Amino acid sequence: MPARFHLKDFRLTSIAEKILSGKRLDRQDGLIAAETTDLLGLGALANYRREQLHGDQTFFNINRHLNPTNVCVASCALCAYAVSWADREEGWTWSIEEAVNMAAEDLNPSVRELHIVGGLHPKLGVDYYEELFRTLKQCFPWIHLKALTMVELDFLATSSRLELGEVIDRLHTAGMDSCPGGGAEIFNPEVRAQICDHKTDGSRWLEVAREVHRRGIRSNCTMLYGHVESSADRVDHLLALRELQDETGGFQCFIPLAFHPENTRLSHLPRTSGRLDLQTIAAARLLLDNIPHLKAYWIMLGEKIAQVAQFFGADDLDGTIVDERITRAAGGTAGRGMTRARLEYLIREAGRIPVERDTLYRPVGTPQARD
Ligand code: V47
Repeated sequence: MPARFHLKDFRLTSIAEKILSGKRLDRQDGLIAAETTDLLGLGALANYRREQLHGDQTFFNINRHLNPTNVCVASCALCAYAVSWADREEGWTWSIEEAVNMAAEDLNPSVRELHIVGGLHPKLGVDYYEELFRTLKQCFPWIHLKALTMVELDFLATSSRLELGEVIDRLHTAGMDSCPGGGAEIFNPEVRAQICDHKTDGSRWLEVAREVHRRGIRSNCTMLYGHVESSADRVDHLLALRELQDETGGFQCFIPLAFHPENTRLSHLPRTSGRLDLQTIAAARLLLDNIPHLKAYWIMLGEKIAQVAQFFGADDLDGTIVDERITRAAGGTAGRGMTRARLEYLIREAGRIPVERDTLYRPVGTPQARD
């Protein structure tokens, strides 16, 4: 047994040997990682890998979320954010001017990224997003637009009756700099049928990501866990992401998303436990040997787990966010946004070094005064 790790589960020994010798983990290793009760042993292995990649640095960014609409033709059981087309009066759909005014609130040159996602609105076509991105770039020329998930891109192509490649090219030209990782959920079709039926399926999600990466556009990837999926579903999801990354190299960051059940059709399910949160992060860090960053999304994990996660494989806490709506609609209590000072404090207090990054993970400036 590698002496440097204190492993209670002997099955982690062969994983430790692979990690120390730089060998790739296989599906069986993934299942062990997802199911072991030796959380601290697993965490130590993931932390070893995390420190190999990033040392003591933890990244954060100064960003703002912007959700132009919550009207959505998909009616996913997992979602508390969307309103249906029939109930659209109860939701919101912003004109270009309204969206730009919303973006302008709390936006100054230290905000480097707008994270733009919304519902699948049948009347907002490619033209709307082209105009939105162009106008945002005119008003805030320094800003990076991380916009539209693979599901939204797929929907825009279908609803506008255009080739996917043309949609991506037009939006890229209009200002879409990279894409967020949402909508991946769990790729297993049987699970998808229960949590997000009638939405872009797993293989199409991967196909759209391939098309995005083929154009040199970077994206993130996610996995929604803690609902009806099994540990094997989680492992297979991660392996599918790893396989595509081998091919394209286009994913910058993986974000595990903790399911929030309140106000969804799955509200009978409990919230994720701290054990599942940390184990999912650690298993992902070990399996995804080709994706450089792993985000502990504090909005979904809460501040406390996000702090500990920095010792279970995570190297990024994401951002200031300002106006988060998707998790809050589903009972999220971590907050809508956070100050730079608080983010730096949470990282430093946990024992890591805060590094402000841009969307492409290039370090910017130096950490500022803490509260
Ligand atoms: O696409 C929806 C998920 C995603 C719920 O790429 C839910 O940098 C939990 O993708 N409980 C949006 N999750 C969040 C997201 C994201 C966040 C931060 C950074 C990045 C990035 C991406 O949240 C959705 C969906 O997969 N979601 N409803 C829910 N009830």
